[in-house]
Amino acid sequence: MSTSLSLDLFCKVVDNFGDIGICWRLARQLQREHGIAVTLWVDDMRTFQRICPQVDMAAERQQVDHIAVRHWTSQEGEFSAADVADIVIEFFGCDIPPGYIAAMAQRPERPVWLNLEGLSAEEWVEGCHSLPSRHPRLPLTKYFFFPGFTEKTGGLMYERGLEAERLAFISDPAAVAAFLSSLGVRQTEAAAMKVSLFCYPYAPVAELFAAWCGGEQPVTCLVPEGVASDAVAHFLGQAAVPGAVRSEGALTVRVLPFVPQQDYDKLLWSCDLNFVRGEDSWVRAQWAGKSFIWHIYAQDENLHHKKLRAFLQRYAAGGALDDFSLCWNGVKGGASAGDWPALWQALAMAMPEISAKSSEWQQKILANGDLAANLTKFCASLR
Ligand code: TRH
Repeated sequence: MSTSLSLDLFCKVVDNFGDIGICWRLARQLQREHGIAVTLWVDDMRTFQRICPQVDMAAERQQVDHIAVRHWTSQEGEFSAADVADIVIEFFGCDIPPGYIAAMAQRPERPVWLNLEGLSAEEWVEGCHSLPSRHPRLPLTKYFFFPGFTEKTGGLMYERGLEAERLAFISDPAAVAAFLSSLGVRQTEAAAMKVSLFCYPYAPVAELFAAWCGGEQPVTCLVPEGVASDAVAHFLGQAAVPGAVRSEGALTVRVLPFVPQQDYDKLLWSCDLNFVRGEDSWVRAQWAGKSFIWHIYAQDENLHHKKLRAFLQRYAAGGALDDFSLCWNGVKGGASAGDWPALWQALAMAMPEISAKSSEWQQKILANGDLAANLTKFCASLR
């Protein structure tokens, strides 16, 4: 694809970090690896700033890491055909301004228009990936682009240098120690089994903490600020602010600052087990080569249970991970349902085997190429 292409990526932040997390990652990869001039339109600068501290929350327009960032403040506004990029992506069905859509139809060479969807391991995704949808009135067609785990989907985001960067980091114990120390983690805490915790507030964190407290294995649980705050504060006996720490039995819980997105990978690489959630952290955990437990975003009518089972079936890591994951997500069942000490013991025993299989899984999901490359190829095929 030519280096002169422009791309407008529209992101509405719902109530979490994932939407901007995914769009920010994609924007940078499209710019770095494909030479595309990306403009990221984002409505919530505060959330953006949490994952990317360089962002100036007050700026209407700014340049961050070679990406033009625009604060998307309203659906109003006049746009001309010259304002429209070669490729237009709306993330997760966010409504782009009607004036912009009208301008898209005025552009002599129509832009390629994609709706980038959320990730699911379910089979129906293959049938919907790349489907066109004609605009009811204007001469425009929008295409649905689905990330996914098979060759009939758009694949997953994976930057070119990621594995080399991970290997360099984990093979340098001093770098790992310095990173953990920069987050306030003490050496004694780092010597225990290290677990990062990122989940929704309704995860059974208190039950898991109790199992860890009473277990044989020393565990250090590292929790970024704002995650499961009530359960963490309850365990700590104080507010869950960065630096807060408490040990009981075999468990130490430490609150970390919420790290910039680029450091979040390092946190995953530094730990032995990662609890992740939503979409972006879940995908990053799959590249981290460690065992992970996914907390899925809850949906009405327990639709997310189906999605969770679809993933566990594809991932095929076996009984202990499945049992733990189902219970962590409130899907009851299995002999150990609710018995957190038993669930934990089984998972801890299975972890070396689960981690050992991770590179096999990575090869499988990468066989289809990465999402940014697939997306640019798809756009080229439509131009
Ligand atoms: O924030 P999330 O719950 O986002 C979710 C999903 O995107 C989901 O699909 C969507 O429907 C829902 O929001 C509304 O979890 P996710 O996707 O893992 O995104 C978190 C981002 O935050 C990710 O880019 C990693 C980043 N992060 C940091 O940068 N620093 C941190 O300390 C932590 C814990 C996360």
